[in-house]
Amino acid sequence: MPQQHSAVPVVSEEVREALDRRQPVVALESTIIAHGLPRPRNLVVGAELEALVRAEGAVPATVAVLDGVPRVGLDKAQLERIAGRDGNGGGDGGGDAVRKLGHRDLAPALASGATGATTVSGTAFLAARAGLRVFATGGLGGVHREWVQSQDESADLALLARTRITVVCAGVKSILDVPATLQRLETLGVTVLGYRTERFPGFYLADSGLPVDWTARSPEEVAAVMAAQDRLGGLESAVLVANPVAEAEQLDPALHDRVLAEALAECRERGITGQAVTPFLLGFLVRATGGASLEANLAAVRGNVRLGARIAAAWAERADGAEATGGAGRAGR
Ligand code: PSU
Ligand code: MN
Repeated sequence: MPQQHSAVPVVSEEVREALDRRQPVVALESTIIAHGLPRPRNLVVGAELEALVRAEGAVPATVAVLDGVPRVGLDKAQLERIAGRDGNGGGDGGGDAVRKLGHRDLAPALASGATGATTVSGTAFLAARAGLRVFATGGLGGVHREWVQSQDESADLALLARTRITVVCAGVKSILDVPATLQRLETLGVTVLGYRTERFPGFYLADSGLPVDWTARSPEEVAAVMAAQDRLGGLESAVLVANPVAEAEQLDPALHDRVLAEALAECRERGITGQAVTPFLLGFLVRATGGASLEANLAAVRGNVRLGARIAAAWAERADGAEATGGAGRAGR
Protein backbone atom coordinates (compact mmCIF):
# COMPACT_ATOMS: atom_id res chain seq x y z
CA MET A 1 0.00 0.00 0.00
CA PRO A 2 1.26 3.51 -0.80
CA GLN A 3 2.29 5.62 2.17
CA GLN A 4 0.50 8.94 2.67
CA HIS A 5 2.16 11.46 4.96
CA SER A 6 0.81 14.68 3.45
CA ALA A 7 -1.99 16.71 4.99
CA VAL A 8 -5.46 15.46 4.09
CA PRO A 9 -6.90 16.74 1.86
CA VAL A 10 -4.14 18.23 -0.26
CA VAL A 11 -5.18 21.77 -1.18
CA SER A 12 -3.74 23.19 -4.41
CA GLU A 13 -1.47 26.17 -4.08
CA GLU A 14 -3.90 28.48 -5.84
CA VAL A 15 -6.80 27.46 -3.58
CA ARG A 16 -4.66 27.68 -0.45
CA GLU A 17 -3.50 31.17 -1.34
CA ALA A 18 -7.07 32.28 -2.02
CA LEU A 19 -8.21 30.91 1.34
CA ASP A 20 -5.32 32.58 3.14
CA ARG A 21 -6.15 35.90 1.47
CA ARG A 22 -9.84 35.42 2.20
CA GLN A 23 -10.69 35.50 -1.47
CA PRO A 24 -13.80 33.70 -2.74
CA VAL A 25 -13.41 29.97 -3.47
CA VAL A 26 -16.04 27.58 -4.87
CA ALA A 27 -15.83 23.80 -4.51
CA LEU A 28 -16.93 21.74 -7.53
CA GLU A 29 -17.65 18.01 -7.53
CA SER A 30 -16.09 15.55 -9.94
CA THR A 31 -18.69 12.76 -10.13
CA ILE A 32 -20.74 14.86 -12.49
CA ILE A 33 -17.66 14.96 -14.75
CA ALA A 34 -16.67 11.28 -14.47
CA HIS A 35 -20.07 9.61 -14.21
CA GLY A 36 -22.79 12.19 -14.86
CA LEU A 37 -21.88 13.42 -18.34
CA PRO A 38 -21.01 11.66 -21.60
CA ARG A 39 -17.38 11.72 -22.79
CA PRO A 40 -15.67 13.64 -24.35
CA ARG A 41 -18.04 16.52 -23.57
CA ASN A 42 -17.43 15.97 -19.85
CA LEU A 43 -13.87 17.31 -19.98
CA VAL A 44 -15.00 20.39 -21.87
CA VAL A 45 -17.70 20.97 -19.26
CA GLY A 46 -15.30 20.42 -16.35
CA ALA A 47 -13.00 23.10 -17.73
CA GLU A 48 -15.93 25.37 -18.60
CA LEU A 49 -17.30 25.23 -15.04
CA GLU A 50 -13.92 26.23 -13.64
CA ALA A 51 -13.76 29.10 -16.17
CA LEU A 52 -17.24 30.29 -15.13
CA VAL A 53 -16.11 30.50 -11.51
CA ARG A 54 -13.04 32.50 -12.55
CA ALA A 55 -15.10 34.84 -14.73
CA GLU A 56 -17.04 35.77 -11.56
CA GLY A 57 -13.79 36.57 -9.76
CA ALA A 58 -13.62 33.43 -7.60
CA VAL A 59 -11.21 30.48 -7.53
CA PRO A 60 -12.57 27.05 -8.52
CA ALA A 61 -11.64 24.02 -6.41
CA THR A 62 -12.62 20.79 -8.14
CA VAL A 63 -12.41 17.90 -5.67
CA ALA A 64 -11.30 14.32 -6.45
CA VAL A 65 -9.03 11.51 -5.24
CA LEU A 66 -5.97 10.77 -7.41
CA ASP A 67 -3.79 7.75 -6.66
CA GLY A 68 -5.09 7.67 -3.11
CA VAL A 69 -4.54 11.40 -2.51
CA PRO A 70 -7.67 13.48 -1.83
CA ARG A 71 -7.33 16.81 -3.62
CA VAL A 72 -9.11 20.15 -3.36
CA GLY A 73 -8.20 22.05 -6.52
CA LEU A 74 -7.04 20.12 -9.60
CA ASP A 75 -4.64 21.11 -12.35
CA LYS A 76 -5.39 20.46 -16.03
CA ALA A 77 -3.79 17.02 -16.17
CA GLN A 78 -5.62 15.92 -13.01
CA LEU A 79 -8.96 17.08 -14.41
CA GLU A 80 -8.19 15.16 -17.61
CA ARG A 81 -7.61 11.99 -15.65
CA ILE A 82 -10.97 12.33 -13.91
CA ALA A 83 -12.72 12.90 -17.22
CA GLY A 84 -10.86 10.11 -18.98
CA ARG A 85 -12.20 6.73 -17.90
CA ASP A 86 -15.15 5.75 -15.82
CA GLY A 87 -15.21 2.84 -13.46
CA ASN A 88 -18.89 1.95 -13.60
CA GLY A 89 -19.04 -0.11 -16.74
CA GLY A 90 -18.69 2.59 -19.36
CA GLY A 91 -14.91 2.77 -19.39
CA ASP A 92 -12.57 2.05 -22.26
CA GLY A 93 -11.07 -0.87 -20.37
CA GLY A 94 -7.51 0.44 -20.28
CA GLY A 95 -5.69 1.25 -17.04
CA ASP A 96 -7.29 2.07 -13.74
CA ALA A 97 -10.88 3.16 -13.81
CA VAL A 98 -12.14 6.31 -12.10
CA ARG A 99 -14.38 5.17 -9.29
CA LYS A 100 -17.38 6.96 -7.80
CA LEU A 101 -16.59 7.98 -4.24
CA GLY A 102 -19.11 8.97 -1.61
CA HIS A 103 -17.71 9.96 1.78
CA ARG A 104 -17.78 6.38 3.03
CA ASP A 105 -15.54 5.35 0.13
CA LEU A 106 -12.80 7.86 0.92
CA ALA A 107 -10.90 5.82 3.52
CA PRO A 108 -10.62 2.66 1.38
CA ALA A 109 -9.74 4.78 -1.66
CA LEU A 110 -6.94 6.47 0.28
CA ALA A 111 -5.68 3.21 1.74
CA SER A 112 -5.58 1.43 -1.62
CA GLY A 113 -4.26 4.30 -3.74
CA ALA A 114 -7.41 4.41 -5.85
CA THR A 115 -8.43 7.19 -8.23
CA GLY A 116 -12.00 8.38 -8.05
CA ALA A 117 -14.47 11.18 -8.57
CA THR A 118 -16.24 12.52 -5.50
CA THR A 119 -20.02 12.75 -5.24
CA VAL A 120 -21.78 15.56 -3.40
CA SER A 121 -21.13 13.77 -0.11
CA GLY A 122 -17.46 13.06 -0.81
CA THR A 123 -16.91 16.57 -2.16
CA ALA A 124 -18.73 18.38 0.68
CA PHE A 125 -16.75 16.39 3.25
CA LEU A 126 -13.33 17.14 1.72
CA ALA A 127 -14.16 20.77 0.88
CA ALA A 128 -15.34 21.48 4.43
CA ARG A 129 -12.19 19.85 5.81
CA ALA A 130 -10.17 22.26 3.68
CA GLY A 131 -12.09 25.25 5.07
CA LEU A 132 -14.29 25.97 2.04
CA ARG A 133 -17.81 27.22 2.70
CA VAL A 134 -19.41 27.27 -0.77
CA PHE A 135 -19.95 24.35 -3.15
CA ALA A 136 -21.83 24.36 -6.45
CA THR A 137 -23.22 21.30 -8.22
CA GLY A 138 -26.09 20.16 -10.43
CA GLY A 139 -28.65 18.24 -8.43
CA LEU A 140 -28.25 16.47 -5.11
CA GLY A 141 -28.81 12.80 -4.59
CA GLY A 142 -31.78 11.91 -2.41
CA VAL A 143 -34.52 9.40 -1.68
CA HIS A 144 -35.13 7.13 -4.66
CA ARG A 145 -38.60 6.17 -5.84
CA GLU A 146 -39.54 2.73 -4.48
CA TRP A 147 -37.49 3.52 -1.40
CA VAL A 148 -39.83 1.26 0.59
CA GLN A 149 -38.40 -1.77 -1.25
CA SER A 150 -34.84 -0.66 -1.99
CA GLN A 151 -34.04 1.65 0.98
CA ASP A 152 -31.96 3.55 -1.59
CA GLU A 153 -31.29 7.01 -0.21
CA SER A 154 -28.20 8.93 -1.30
CA ALA A 155 -25.50 9.38 1.32
CA ASP A 156 -25.54 13.03 0.25
CA LEU A 157 -28.41 13.78 2.64
CA ALA A 158 -26.94 12.39 5.85
CA LEU A 159 -23.54 13.95 5.16
CA LEU A 160 -25.09 17.37 4.52
CA ALA A 161 -26.92 17.05 7.82
CA ARG A 162 -23.56 17.23 9.60
CA THR A 163 -21.40 19.41 7.39
CA ARG A 164 -21.39 23.21 7.53
CA ILE A 165 -21.22 24.12 3.87
CA THR A 166 -23.48 26.04 1.51
CA VAL A 167 -24.47 23.94 -1.49
CA VAL A 168 -25.88 25.61 -4.59
CA CYS A 169 -27.96 23.11 -6.55
CA ALA A 170 -30.97 22.97 -8.87
CA GLY A 171 -32.86 20.97 -6.27
CA VAL A 172 -32.56 17.20 -6.27
CA LYS A 173 -32.52 15.07 -9.38
CA SER A 174 -36.05 14.57 -10.69
CA ILE A 175 -35.34 10.86 -11.12
CA LEU A 176 -35.79 10.72 -7.32
CA ASP A 177 -38.83 10.85 -5.06
CA VAL A 178 -38.69 14.62 -4.68
CA PRO A 179 -41.37 15.06 -1.96
CA ALA A 180 -39.77 12.30 0.13
CA THR A 181 -36.32 13.88 -0.32
CA LEU A 182 -37.59 17.29 0.80
CA GLN A 183 -39.15 15.62 3.80
CA ARG A 184 -35.88 13.89 4.66
CA LEU A 185 -34.03 17.21 4.41
CA GLU A 186 -36.48 18.64 6.92
CA THR A 187 -36.10 15.66 9.27
CA LEU A 188 -32.31 15.87 9.02
CA GLY A 189 -32.33 19.60 9.76
CA VAL A 190 -30.80 20.81 6.50
CA THR A 191 -31.72 24.45 5.76
CA VAL A 192 -33.32 24.93 2.31
CA LEU A 193 -33.48 28.35 0.65
CA GLY A 194 -35.19 28.88 -2.69
CA TYR A 195 -33.13 31.33 -4.73
CA ARG A 196 -35.48 34.04 -6.00
CA THR A 197 -38.28 31.47 -5.95
CA GLU A 198 -40.90 30.16 -3.56
CA ARG A 199 -40.86 26.79 -5.34
CA PHE A 200 -38.37 23.95 -4.99
CA PRO A 201 -36.66 23.55 -8.39
CA GLY A 202 -36.92 20.24 -10.26
CA PHE A 203 -33.36 19.88 -11.62
CA TYR A 204 -34.18 19.60 -15.38
CA LEU A 205 -37.32 21.62 -14.64
CA ALA A 206 -37.62 25.05 -13.06
CA ASP A 207 -40.33 23.92 -10.64
CA SER A 208 -40.76 20.54 -8.94
CA GLY A 209 -44.29 21.50 -7.93
CA LEU A 210 -43.38 21.72 -4.25
CA PRO A 211 -42.97 24.84 -2.09
CA VAL A 212 -39.95 25.97 -0.06
CA ASP A 213 -40.25 27.71 3.31
CA TRP A 214 -37.54 30.32 2.79
CA THR A 215 -36.43 32.45 -0.13
CA ALA A 216 -33.15 34.33 -0.62
CA ARG A 217 -33.13 37.15 -3.16
CA SER A 218 -29.39 37.93 -3.47
CA PRO A 219 -25.95 36.43 -2.77
CA GLU A 220 -25.70 38.85 0.17
CA GLU A 221 -28.88 37.38 1.68
CA VAL A 222 -27.41 33.88 1.42
CA ALA A 223 -24.18 35.08 3.04
CA ALA A 224 -26.25 36.62 5.83
CA VAL A 225 -27.85 33.21 6.49
CA MET A 226 -24.38 31.63 6.64
CA ALA A 227 -23.22 34.28 9.10
CA ALA A 228 -26.35 33.74 11.21
CA GLN A 229 -25.68 30.01 11.23
CA ASP A 230 -22.19 30.72 12.57
CA ARG A 231 -23.54 33.14 15.19
CA LEU A 232 -25.95 30.47 16.39
CA GLY A 233 -23.07 28.04 16.68
CA GLY A 234 -23.31 24.30 16.85
CA LEU A 235 -25.34 23.84 13.71
CA GLU A 236 -22.98 21.65 11.75
CA SER A 237 -25.38 21.29 8.86
CA ALA A 238 -25.54 22.48 5.29
CA VAL A 239 -27.49 25.35 3.77
CA LEU A 240 -29.00 24.35 0.43
CA VAL A 241 -29.49 27.15 -2.05
CA ALA A 242 -32.04 25.78 -4.52
CA ASN A 243 -31.51 27.70 -7.75
CA PRO A 244 -33.91 26.89 -10.60
CA VAL A 245 -32.81 26.49 -14.21
CA ALA A 246 -34.23 29.31 -16.36
CA GLU A 247 -37.63 28.35 -17.76
CA ALA A 248 -36.38 28.99 -21.30
CA GLU A 249 -33.64 26.40 -20.77
CA GLN A 250 -35.59 23.73 -18.93
CA LEU A 251 -36.48 20.34 -20.40
CA ASP A 252 -39.99 20.20 -21.85
CA PRO A 253 -42.01 18.95 -18.83
CA ALA A 254 -44.18 16.56 -20.89
CA LEU A 255 -41.10 15.00 -22.54
CA HIS A 256 -39.44 14.80 -19.12
CA ASP A 257 -42.33 12.89 -17.55
CA ARG A 258 -42.69 10.45 -20.46
CA VAL A 259 -39.00 9.63 -20.79
CA LEU A 260 -38.45 9.39 -17.04
CA ALA A 261 -41.19 6.75 -16.78
CA GLU A 262 -39.41 4.72 -19.49
CA ALA A 263 -36.05 5.13 -17.75
CA LEU A 264 -37.39 3.95 -14.41
CA ALA A 265 -39.05 0.93 -16.03
CA GLU A 266 -35.84 -0.01 -17.85
CA CYS A 267 -33.79 0.38 -14.67
CA ARG A 268 -36.19 -1.96 -12.84
CA GLU A 269 -36.21 -4.52 -15.69
CA ARG A 270 -32.42 -4.64 -15.87
CA GLY A 271 -32.14 -4.98 -12.12
CA ILE A 272 -29.75 -2.05 -11.78
CA THR A 273 -29.08 -1.13 -8.15
CA GLY A 274 -26.78 0.82 -5.83
CA GLN A 275 -24.28 3.35 -7.16
CA ALA A 276 -25.11 2.44 -10.76
CA VAL A 277 -28.72 3.68 -10.58
CA THR A 278 -28.09 7.42 -10.85
CA PRO A 279 -25.59 7.27 -13.77
CA PHE A 280 -27.87 4.82 -15.60
CA LEU A 281 -30.97 7.01 -15.30
CA LEU A 282 -29.10 10.19 -16.28
CA GLY A 283 -27.58 8.42 -19.30
CA PHE A 284 -30.92 6.96 -20.38
CA LEU A 285 -32.51 10.41 -20.27
CA VAL A 286 -29.74 11.90 -22.41
CA ARG A 287 -30.24 9.24 -25.10
CA ALA A 288 -34.05 9.21 -24.98
CA THR A 289 -34.38 13.00 -25.20
CA GLY A 290 -31.85 13.29 -28.02
CA GLY A 291 -29.54 15.26 -25.76
CA ALA A 292 -32.16 17.75 -24.55
CA SER A 293 -31.86 16.59 -20.93
CA LEU A 294 -28.11 17.11 -21.14
CA GLU A 295 -28.58 20.72 -22.26
CA ALA A 296 -31.03 21.38 -19.41
CA ASN A 297 -28.66 19.69 -16.96
CA LEU A 298 -25.75 21.82 -18.14
CA ALA A 299 -27.82 25.01 -18.05
CA ALA A 300 -28.71 24.24 -14.44
CA VAL A 301 -25.11 23.49 -13.45
CA ARG A 302 -23.77 26.62 -15.14
CA GLY A 303 -26.30 28.78 -13.32
CA ASN A 304 -25.39 27.15 -10.01
CA VAL A 305 -21.66 27.60 -10.53
CA ARG A 306 -22.12 31.30 -11.35
CA LEU A 307 -24.33 31.82 -8.33
CA GLY A 308 -21.90 29.86 -6.15
CA ALA A 309 -19.12 32.24 -7.14
CA ARG A 310 -21.28 35.26 -6.30
CA ILE A 311 -22.22 33.80 -2.92
CA ALA A 312 -18.55 33.04 -2.19
CA ALA A 313 -17.75 36.67 -3.05
CA ALA A 314 -20.51 38.00 -0.79
CA TRP A 315 -19.27 35.69 1.96
CA ALA A 316 -15.64 36.79 1.55
CA GLU A 317 -16.73 40.43 1.81
CA ARG A 318 -18.38 39.95 5.18
CA ALA A 319 -16.03 40.68 8.04
CA ASP A 320 -17.81 38.13 10.24
CA GLY A 321 -17.81 35.58 7.43
CA ALA A 322 -14.09 35.84 6.81
CA GLU A 323 -13.47 35.63 10.54
CA ALA A 324 -15.65 32.57 10.95
CA THR A 325 -13.96 30.83 8.03
CA GLY A 326 -10.51 31.66 9.34
CA GLY A 327 -11.35 30.53 12.86
CA ALA A 328 -13.67 27.58 12.65
CA GLY A 329 -13.27 26.18 9.17
CA ARG A 330 -9.52 25.76 8.94
CA ALA A 331 -8.73 23.46 11.79
CA GLY A 332 -5.62 21.43 11.18
CA ARG A 333 -4.02 23.71 8.63
N1 PSU B 1 -26.10 15.78 -10.27
C1 PSU B 1 -25.86 15.73 -11.60
N2 PSU B 1 -25.12 14.69 -12.09
C2 PSU B 1 -24.55 13.77 -11.24
C3 PSU B 1 -24.77 13.85 -9.84
C4 PSU B 1 -25.56 14.87 -9.42
O1 PSU B 1 -26.33 16.59 -12.35
O2 PSU B 1 -23.85 12.88 -11.72
C5 PSU B 1 -24.09 12.89 -8.89
C6 PSU B 1 -23.67 13.68 -7.65
O3 PSU B 1 -22.29 13.47 -7.48
C7 PSU B 1 -24.45 13.05 -6.51
C8 PSU B 1 -24.55 11.64 -7.01
O4 PSU B 1 -23.80 13.19 -5.28
O5 PSU B 1 -24.86 11.81 -8.40
C9 PSU B 1 -25.59 10.87 -6.24
O6 PSU B 1 -25.39 9.51 -6.45
P1 PSU B 1 -26.12 8.43 -5.51
O7 PSU B 1 -27.57 8.56 -5.82
O8 PSU B 1 -25.54 7.10 -5.93
O9 PSU B 1 -25.79 8.81 -4.09
MN1 MN C 1 -27.95 5.47 -4.14
